[in-house]
Amino acid sequence: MANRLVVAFKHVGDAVFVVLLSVVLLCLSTGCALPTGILRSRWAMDDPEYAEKYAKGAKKSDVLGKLKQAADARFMADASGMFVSGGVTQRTNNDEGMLALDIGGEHYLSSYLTGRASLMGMANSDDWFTGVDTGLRLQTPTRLAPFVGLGAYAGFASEEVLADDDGKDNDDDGRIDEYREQDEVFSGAFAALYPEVGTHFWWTPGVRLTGFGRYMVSTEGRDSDDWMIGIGVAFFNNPFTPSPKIDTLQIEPVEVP
Ligand SMILES: [Ca+2]
Ligand SMILES: [Ca+2]
Repeated sequence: MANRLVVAFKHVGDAVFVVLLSVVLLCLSTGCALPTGILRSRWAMDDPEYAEKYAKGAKKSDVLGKLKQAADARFMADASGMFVSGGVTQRTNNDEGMLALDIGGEHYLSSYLTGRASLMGMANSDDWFTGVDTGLRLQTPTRLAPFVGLGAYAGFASEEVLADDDGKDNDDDGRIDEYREQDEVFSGAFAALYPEVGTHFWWTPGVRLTGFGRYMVSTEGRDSDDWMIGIGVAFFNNPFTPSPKIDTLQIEPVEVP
């Protein structure tokens, strides 16, 4: 019982750590400002593409029009960005979860589909895995955007072992088999495929917050499958090409003789 409480407190501690980390990141990235245009329905006028589209906003009486411009995030199609995210896993067969941290890039293939790839580290007090993570997410093209996704993670771990009797200078310090010489060796791999659900929220037209849950189906067997709950912040750059203005057709007056 007491042991379970300790474990529970540890997980709460992990979650608090991740939340605090994201608050700090958010503050650094947005100057601790409130979400852009949260009191206006044309929320993304800082973005040239959105501003062009909604230059003429919906009339006061046009409630649907107001809702549409408050939700619209279709202008993100073809935007690219960088993200940082962190998460915790809860293993069912193991009291100790893992902390994960990843940094990567994401691209809007269309307004409702993104692809991403990142470098990701996963660690607890026993293991440290360094790996790559990649995935696709299908989402609504809106400011608050629920999504479903599929992803894959592949990582490997290494450990230090005693190497003072193999005739090699394993640590490149110029001495062979010196007292307590160590070597770093491959100690294991970990890979997982996962379905995920989550939601994005555009804090500004360039800063996006994300919360997600993944069910990690691992190569270590069904006993090692676990949920990863995480959050992230991403910074996007949205290229803009002004749409060509169509000149009004000029009709030359024809003189009637
Ligand atoms: Ca040496
Ligand atoms: Ca050696």
